[in-house]
Amino acid sequence: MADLSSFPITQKWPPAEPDIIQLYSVATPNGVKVSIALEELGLPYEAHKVSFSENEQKSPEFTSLNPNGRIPAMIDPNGPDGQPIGLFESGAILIYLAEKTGRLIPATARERYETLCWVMFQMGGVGPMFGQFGHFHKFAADKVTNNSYPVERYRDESKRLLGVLEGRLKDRQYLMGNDYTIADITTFPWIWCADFYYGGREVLEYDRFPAVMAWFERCMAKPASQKGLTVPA
Ligand SMILES: N[C@@H](CCC(=O)N[C@@H](CS)C(=O)NCC(=O)O)C(=O)O
Repeated sequence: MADLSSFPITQKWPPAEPDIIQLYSVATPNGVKVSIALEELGLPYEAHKVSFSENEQKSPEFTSLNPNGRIPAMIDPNGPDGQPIGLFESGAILIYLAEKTGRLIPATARERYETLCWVMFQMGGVGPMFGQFGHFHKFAADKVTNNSYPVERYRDESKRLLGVLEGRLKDRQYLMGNDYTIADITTFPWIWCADFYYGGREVLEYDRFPAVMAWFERCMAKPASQKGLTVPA
């Protein structure tokens, strides 16, 4: 049985099955990327819910694994050298899982790097901009009632990014063509979130991006997506 006792996070969230992947998460767009990928890959894992209302993501046990105090974070008891490895940052976790399994990422170096370009486009663009849009449009709307600039700035930047995705997807099934990859899994939960959590579908004019919407529906329809979106319960 794997010994995860050197990871202080396991004191707060004890593993029931230490031999399988331990995921520390919340069903937010960054969190569900990992559960969707794990479901798609069919890897066994144990999901631990981190309570935002109790600020558990800033607890010493959690920050011992991710010093940045944000979900998702993960321990794989069977790391690259057969020893446990701790990971954080959703993009890094998805790249790790893809490389571990040789799936959800193309086989050729040229296409792998192209996939990583789109993963990074999401990590540095879609995620932060959509997130700030949601903050000002929904969660902090009462703080900007006299100033429309924050909402406009992040709304317009989010729409510009949707336009970039529209260009990429207008003649493709998925971001890398016919194959479903970590580039899709890192990105489509943000389209879901901006609608489902932020109520931004109209403001972001989703109807103006038909290829993005068709791709989004394709990604959402996968059984692994439906399951992963609800983890942890
Ligand atoms: N770049 C990070 C962002 C992680 C992130 O922002 N997570 C949010 C939830 S989607 C979080 O933990 N928020 C709680 C907090 O900021 O305290 C990643 O992709 O993993």
